[in-house]
Amino acid sequence: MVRIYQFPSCPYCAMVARAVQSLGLRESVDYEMIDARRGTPGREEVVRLGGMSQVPFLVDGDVSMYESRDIIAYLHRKYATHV
Ligand SMILES: N[C@@H](CCC(=O)N[C@@H](CS)C(=O)NCC(=O)O)C(=O)O
Repeated sequence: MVRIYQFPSCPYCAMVARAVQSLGLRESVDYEMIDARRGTPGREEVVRLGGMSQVPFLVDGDVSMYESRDIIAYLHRKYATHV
């Protein structure tokens, strides 16, 4: 399952959330949204796994990445044929 670290008022996170919706991905099946506001365990995990305190941040097995555009492109590559 893809893990997406984000917080609600982040515009870049919102772009990723819209991509997730437009691809028809299912929460708790295809993806999990993790609260990563500053000061949360989610944000600590972002820094531990990726080295930077920035969201959105995606983790999918061995793959991890920052940058909303890269995350959206990755989701399209992975789930383009998803129904
Ligand atoms: N170029 C990045 C920008 C991401 C970005 O600026 N995220 C902000 C939140 S909207 C952030 O992580 N700021 C640092 C912080 O919240 O501590 C992207 O497109 O994902």
